Amino acid sequence: MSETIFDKIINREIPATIVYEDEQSLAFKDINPQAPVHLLIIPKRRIETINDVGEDDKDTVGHLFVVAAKLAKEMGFDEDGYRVVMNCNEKAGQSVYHIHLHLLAGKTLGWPPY
Ligand code: U5P
Repeated sequence: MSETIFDKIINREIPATIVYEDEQSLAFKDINPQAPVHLLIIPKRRIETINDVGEDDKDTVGHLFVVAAKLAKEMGFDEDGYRVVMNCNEKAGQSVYHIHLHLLAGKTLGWPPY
C-alpha cells in the first residue's frame, strides 16, 4: 500500500491545522472547507476504503466516532447538530484512499447531499 497525503500529515511532512491527536487518530481542518467547520478525522493506521473495514478494525473505526462526538461537543455543536460522513470510492467522491470522517458544522446542512 503506497502512502497517501494523510500519512504525510500524520508524519508532519506537510502542514495541516491539527486540532486533535491521540494514539489512534488525528483530526485536522479540511483545506477546502464545505461548511464553516469542516474537520477530517482519520485513523493513524491506514485503511483504504470502507470496503476494507473488517472485524479487526471495529475499535479503530468506532474510535473515529468517539473523537467526532467529543470534538463536536467541545465546539458546542452537539445540541444544534452537525454531520459526519465518510465517502467510499469514486462515485461517492472519495479522493484520498485512507478512510476519514468528515465533520461538518456551523450552518444548516442540506439533505440530500447532491
Ligand atoms: N484534503 C485536505 N488536505 C490535503 C488533501 C486533501 O484537507 O492535503 C481534503 C480535501 O479537501 C477533501 C478531503 O475534502 O481531504 C478528502 O475527502 P474525500 O473526497 O476523499 O472524501
